[in-house]
Amino acid sequence: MKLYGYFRSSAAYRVRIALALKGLTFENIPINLVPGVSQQKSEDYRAVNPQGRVPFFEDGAVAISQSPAILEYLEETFPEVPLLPTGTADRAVVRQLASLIGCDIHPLNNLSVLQTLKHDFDASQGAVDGWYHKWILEGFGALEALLANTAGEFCFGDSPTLADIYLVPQVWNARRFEVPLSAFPLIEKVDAACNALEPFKKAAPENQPDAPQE
Ligand SMILES: N[C@@H](CCC(=O)N[C@@H](CS)C(=O)NCC(=O)O)C(=O)O
Repeated sequence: MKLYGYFRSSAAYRVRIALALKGLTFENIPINLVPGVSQQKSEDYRAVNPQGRVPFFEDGAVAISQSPAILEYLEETFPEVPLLPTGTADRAVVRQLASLIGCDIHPLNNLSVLQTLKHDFDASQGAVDGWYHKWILEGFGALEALLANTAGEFCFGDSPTLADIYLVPQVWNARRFEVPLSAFPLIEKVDAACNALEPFKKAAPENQPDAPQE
């Protein structure tokens, strides 16, 4: 298996967590997203993924982008360590939590959106930061209310699910942009519980080969 990613990419981080939780090994192929380097836009990488984004995942004949599709592929192909609960209603609840982050927070705050605000709409760095904070605070406010009904040690009950796989990278990213998280005690508690586990540590941005070395 091969994963084209970037240490700081939330969407690639999700896939790394799932692979680690399932105990799967893979070849990590870093694609440098730093503005100005922008390897994701190169002809070579677009030949792999025409969308010019990470993650991109290969497993033999399977070659796909989009973290939700990759995560579902992993779940269906390697079900031994499940990322979803067993009941249909419970699975829907977990997918709801994951989608709140994956569909309603992350796309608004992703690199190309922030760069477009800055360069095409003349937004100052302060305005861009305000935009980023707004969507995190709004989304995490709703998520915190939902977690009050679903969380145990993790987002849903007492074992990690797809919801935690979406949550941890988004929290990591929010901290990077200095969003205050004290209003979200459940989110912080679940994030801490996840990060105490070896697979989450292994998948963390600072532990990737393309992360700057201290
Ligand atoms: N919906 C996609 C989002 C992928 C995405 O936007 N990835 C970001 C990094 S987190 C990216 O490659 N950005 C590069 C760019 O915007 O130019 C997924 O979940 O895989």
